[in-house]
Amino acid sequence: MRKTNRSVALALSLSAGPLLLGACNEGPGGSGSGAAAGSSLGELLKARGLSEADAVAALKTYTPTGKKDEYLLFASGGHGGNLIVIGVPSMRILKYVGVFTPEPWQGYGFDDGSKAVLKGGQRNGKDITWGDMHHPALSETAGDYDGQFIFVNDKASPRVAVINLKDFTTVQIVTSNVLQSEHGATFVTPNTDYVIEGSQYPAPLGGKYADIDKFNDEYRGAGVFWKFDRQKGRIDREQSFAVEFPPYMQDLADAGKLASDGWAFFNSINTERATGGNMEGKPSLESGASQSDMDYLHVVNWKKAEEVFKAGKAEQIGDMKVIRLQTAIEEGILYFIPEPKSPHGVDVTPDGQEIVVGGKLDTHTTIYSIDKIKQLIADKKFQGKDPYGVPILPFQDSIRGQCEIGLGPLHTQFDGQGNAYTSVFIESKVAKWSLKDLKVIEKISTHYNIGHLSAAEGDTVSPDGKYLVAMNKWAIDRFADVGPLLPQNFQLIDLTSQKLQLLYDMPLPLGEPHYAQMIKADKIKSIDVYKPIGTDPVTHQKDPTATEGGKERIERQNDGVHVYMSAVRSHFTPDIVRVKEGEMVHFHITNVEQAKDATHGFAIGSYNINLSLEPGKHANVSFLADKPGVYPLYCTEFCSALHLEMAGYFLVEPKGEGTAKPTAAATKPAAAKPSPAKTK
Ligand code: RUQ
Ligand code: CUA
Repeated sequence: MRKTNRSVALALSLSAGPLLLGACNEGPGGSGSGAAAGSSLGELLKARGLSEADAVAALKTYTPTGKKDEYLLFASGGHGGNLIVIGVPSMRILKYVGVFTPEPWQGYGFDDGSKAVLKGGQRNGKDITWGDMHHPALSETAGDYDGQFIFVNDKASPRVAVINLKDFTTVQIVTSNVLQSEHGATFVTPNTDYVIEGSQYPAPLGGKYADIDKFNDEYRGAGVFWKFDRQKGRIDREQSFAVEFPPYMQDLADAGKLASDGWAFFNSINTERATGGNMEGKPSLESGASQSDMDYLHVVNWKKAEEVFKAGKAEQIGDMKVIRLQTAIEEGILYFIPEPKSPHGVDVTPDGQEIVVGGKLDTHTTIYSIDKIKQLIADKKFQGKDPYGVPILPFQDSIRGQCEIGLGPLHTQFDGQGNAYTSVFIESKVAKWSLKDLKVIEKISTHYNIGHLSAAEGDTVSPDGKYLVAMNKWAIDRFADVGPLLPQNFQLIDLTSQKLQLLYDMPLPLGEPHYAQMIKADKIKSIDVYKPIGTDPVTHQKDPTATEGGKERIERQNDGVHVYMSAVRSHFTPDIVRVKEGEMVHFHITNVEQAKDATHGFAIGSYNINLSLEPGKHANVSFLADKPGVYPLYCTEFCSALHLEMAGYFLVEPKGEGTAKPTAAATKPAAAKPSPAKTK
């Protein structure tokens, strides 16, 4: 990077001369924007009011046409319930993946397959049409991202989703009524054996009712360990279990790795067990929950828990097998260690030796040592028990030390060179500190109130350093005014420059992203087109109703009208579909193309039908033709010069008006021929 700095300096020093930037050398009659005022670097800097540092930042992030990003940032989409994929360092958005919320462009939540995936996320039989996504977790092999899957959570309606990175498609959503909210999710064990989901706000397990007066006795937290079957690419409910926790508010979690493999860590707040009730003569939750100096880091031996579960010692509560608190204590599964005031982030160091906890109301990060923890457990050296009988390890004997960070340390990432980076919420800064001597090296301002931060592969066994993205909660004055609801602000920071350098501000206007993970782009091996033609993206198998070119047909069966349709530039076959009012209609549409990016859409307005048909993809959609009328159907992707002609009619004949044709007999379509090349 020094080299880059030097070359920029060189370029800048040359800028008095006629150094031209690109081919766009506009004369004085140009557009009037700053960029048109001159074409030497020096003139441009002056005209746009930029500093040399700005130019350096621009050169470090600018990604000319055709060049690709080195990293991909998978960011939670917060309230949007979707996952956002962003290129780094350009900070260009590359994709939204619909997860908990329908995503029209992908047709997610519109075809039968993705509707069924979304349905997996129903709670108590209710459709949930948003999600509060917080923490994406890429699948790992030996503690390193392997680029195969990503998991995300929904804090509001406790759910976990599985996204297949072969085609960036959500294939499963699971939920359990053991929890009523969660936060410490999703975090994966080093080989993705389990996806961890920790509760947040305690409630009776299994969705039962108990008045809040019974908080201490009937309300509980839990850590759910969802078993992931990599072969099937699905969470296996039957092999999943939960560990019951006392009714503290568990917060973030992390899985141990290497030295701490087999262990999981959950923070907690409100060990005071305040319940709120500020109109019932009690303090509001926030003050009730901030009385004690210490809360409890939950240390869970999940390997042990797995054994206990497999030995049949878990109890069925609601829809999940739960290792009861008493069992967890007796079997040596659950331990507590005091942690300073209302902690938030818990992050395991790359070597797995240490666990870094950030305390929101403390100025330190606390560095716990897994060796010390294991030794204390082996020696049964406890300082006491919590009210539920969970053994508490002595704080001072469990830690290596603390690092004085500043006001409001939250989350920590690593660069693989012995440094840690902690977000400092109240100060609006990132603190870089040394893991060796626990001293702050440098701080950089963010704008404003940073929550999470994400460094390149910064939570794996081998972080890359290089880039860090600060995920800021407030934007205030960073962008043009767009009304009172402002975007979030992602700020890209260079970790390789001599001093930390802020490179880029990226507004994110779809929800509050919490965490993100940054993976080397070349680890993602996604497909170009679906093979074989007619593939269902959820199963990655050829759909049994896939339509082959030349075999398009309309059939009347017991359950309604089946339309076996193909899409190819630039027509649907068949392009006229006649049904009768009150008939069930089943479209089975295959995009029979195999050219990269040759995507067609399929829309029937007024019936809320909207499909995305990527090359080779097959989609089904079933609906009741309950409103007679004439409905144009058309392709919603500008796929070719004759895209506008890629259209047809869906005719719903009113009841009692003759016979809709064709009837049972299939109609033979004309052979499908591709039309002129796409012009998109
Ligand atoms: S949160 S700003 Cu991860 Cu949900 Cu910390
Ligand atoms: Cu296919 Cu437009």
